Amino acid sequence: MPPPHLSGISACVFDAYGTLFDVASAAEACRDQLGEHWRAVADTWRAKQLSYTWLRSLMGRYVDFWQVTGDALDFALAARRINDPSLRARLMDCYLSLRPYSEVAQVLQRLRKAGKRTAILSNGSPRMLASAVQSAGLDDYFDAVFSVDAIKIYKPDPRVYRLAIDGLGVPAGAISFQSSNAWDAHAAQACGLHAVWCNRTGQIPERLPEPPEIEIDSLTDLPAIVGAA
Ligand code: LAC
Repeated sequence: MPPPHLSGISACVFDAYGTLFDVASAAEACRDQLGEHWRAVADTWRAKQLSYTWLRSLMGRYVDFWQVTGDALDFALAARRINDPSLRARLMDCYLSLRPYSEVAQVLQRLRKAGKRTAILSNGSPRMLASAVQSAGLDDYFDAVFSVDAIKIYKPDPRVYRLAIDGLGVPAGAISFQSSNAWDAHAAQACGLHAVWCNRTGQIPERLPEPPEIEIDSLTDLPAIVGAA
């Protein structure tokens, strides 16, 4: 089978957490204190963080992603019977400097060299995103960073994906949107973007409308897919 290809792509837009940055790396960095619990804390932290974004959006009770992330961490620590304010502060601090996946910088470089525009579209607050990008050394690799904080509603509300379309000023059909969160890719595709599901962990497909056009297991193949190889 020939490798998948998307034609007419002028901009590549990326989800941040789980796609560019490894969200488990915060708990991993505190392994010395969390011990064998680090993975369970990381998994519960992430699952609760996402579910709180969905629940708060449905409730009409937006708070920014920093607060949601802190609330989710409080739940995850309580679930393991951990009550340690300084460890909590350390984990939150680590969330500001998550480890980027190893291929990210090179992929962004290639896309930009080929004249593609690049952007982030994320639930993250502007401060969190600026910090993650800077600590990963990726400052020079994005034309724009779009945060849902501008409209105070979380993914997968369709208005979120419009932020990238309107902000970049290109048609939805000229954008490829990469996310490791399958539901995020489905939602982007439903808004007319080309969705690339970066299925890093071998997840089974979601049973949701608008399956992503392309599935890859890391971002390495993206330049070839969008004609930037
Ligand atoms: C984000 C979450 C969904 O970055 O990973 O928007």
